[in-house]
Amino acid sequence: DRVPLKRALISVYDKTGLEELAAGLHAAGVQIVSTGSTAQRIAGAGVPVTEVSEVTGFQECLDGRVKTLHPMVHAGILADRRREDHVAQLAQMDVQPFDLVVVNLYPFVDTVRSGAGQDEVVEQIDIGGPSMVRAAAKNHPSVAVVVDPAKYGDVVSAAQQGGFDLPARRRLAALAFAHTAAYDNAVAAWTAAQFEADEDTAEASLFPPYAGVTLQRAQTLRYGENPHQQAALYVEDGATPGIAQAELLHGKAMSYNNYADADAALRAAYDFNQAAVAIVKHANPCGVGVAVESGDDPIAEAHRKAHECDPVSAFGGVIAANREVTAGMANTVQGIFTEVVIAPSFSAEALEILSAKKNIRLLRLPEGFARDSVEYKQVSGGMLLQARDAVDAAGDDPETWTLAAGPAADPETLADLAFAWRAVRAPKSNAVLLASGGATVGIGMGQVNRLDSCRLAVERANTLGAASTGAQETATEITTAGGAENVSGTGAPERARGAVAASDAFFPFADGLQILIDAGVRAVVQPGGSVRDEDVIAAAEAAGVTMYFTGARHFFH
Ligand code: 93A
Repeated sequence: DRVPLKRALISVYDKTGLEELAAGLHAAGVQIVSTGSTAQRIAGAGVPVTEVSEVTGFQECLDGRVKTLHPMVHAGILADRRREDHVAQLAQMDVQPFDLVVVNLYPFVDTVRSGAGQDEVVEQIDIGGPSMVRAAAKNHPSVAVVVDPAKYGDVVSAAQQGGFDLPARRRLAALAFAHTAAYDNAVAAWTAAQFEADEDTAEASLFPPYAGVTLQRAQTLRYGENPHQQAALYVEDGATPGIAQAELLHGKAMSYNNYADADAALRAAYDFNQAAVAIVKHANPCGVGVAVESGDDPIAEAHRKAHECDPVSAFGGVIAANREVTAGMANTVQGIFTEVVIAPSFSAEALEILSAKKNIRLLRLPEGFARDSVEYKQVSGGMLLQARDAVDAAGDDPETWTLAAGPAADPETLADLAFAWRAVRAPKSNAVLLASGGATVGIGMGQVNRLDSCRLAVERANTLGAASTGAQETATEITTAGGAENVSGTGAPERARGAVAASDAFFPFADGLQILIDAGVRAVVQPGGSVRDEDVIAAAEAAGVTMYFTGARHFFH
């Protein structure tokens, strides 16, 4: 069922791999017909090529809008070679059939993303290309169609081996239809957003690239959140490079949960401008630290602080760093059971130290890594889109805060409050976070009321610290490095006392704040804006606790 490749039609915007393809096909005895600049490039590589205008007897016209839209081309693609009447008609019209069509389309989505004006975008709506691709895909019993330069190697091999077999042509046809469908979907979404003024499409125009987003399967994952769930990683065409494009430098393939946790860790670490590390378990940070000392290894300092927050939970954690991983940080991490470390880079020494561990995965962020500007979330029957929470959001600068209660904070306290206020947006809501010295010391997250988040934050601060006698040996190792003050009779540090607190949204009642006050928290930052702010302020005043209002909140569900 192979169809030998005797005559090929090549018309590509993206010229990647074109010369090698043409040379390979020619060497295998394939005659090549091609359009304008594609033909020029092939001829330039010294490969014989027939201009499509020679085949049609028409010059390309209207600035290239009409190049291949002609029966001499389309009858050659669409004739079903199994049908005698089709073959006879071709002979009658003196049309020669094509066995192979290689096309890639005008860069419509890239042009939209570049911010080009309407006329320029419209000009990039490819008409002739999709027509050829769809025609060839329809006629897969007779024709092979290729839309992806990554497949050119297979094409040359097929040409040498008597053509593609039917199953291969069917697979190529499916890919081709998916390609033109995604392309037209993008065109349709953009057109709707541009030209229809009703409310729905006005919202779509907020996110033009997402309205027509196309996804490609990048990797089949062993399983999903649980072993009985199938899973895969898809990447978004033209997306800002992120975790999906990260390079695995060492270790086993990333799992579904690894990807989700690594992304959550990145979200936390990249909320800071200074060197920062976040350790995540089950999508929530169990420690966030930044460098505040003027030492010579800031990322190692940030990691030590993040780890000391909750060494028990950090066991089996996913670590993200927003700076190169140094040997100093690697030396500590190698003593702690860790699933994944993700960072913009690893020093050669750090890579060597960590690679000695078989079960750790080391990931390097892609060049140009940035957090997506739009976030989306699946809901049944559709998805929700939103602009992402900003790194330097309104309310982040302590200068813009209002002092709602207690004495104004000294610079060191203010720095801790600013840290806590940034860190509190990484844990899932309701989030209340205690911090001290550029490190989280107790995180209460994911609770259905703020009171419980306060209780959890305090309890964790006072039971899970560096001096905890927790199950992991690593916890004790770290203790010797970090040291801990305020150790209570139980051997655990009372780290809530003297810490500062941040709440991701306002306190609806004074009760949550009172728990923090009773635990010895000395300063609090929160959005403010509750109808009971008066009660909350009164509780802080009565205790002499400093409280700032930011006027902004940071829910993260
Ligand atoms: O302007 S078109 O819609 N009209 C056509 O007849 C046509 N034929 C091929 N675009 C057309 N193409 C596209 O031109 C192909 O899809 C390909 O992307 C591009 C290749 O043109 P050139 O060989 O001149 O670079």
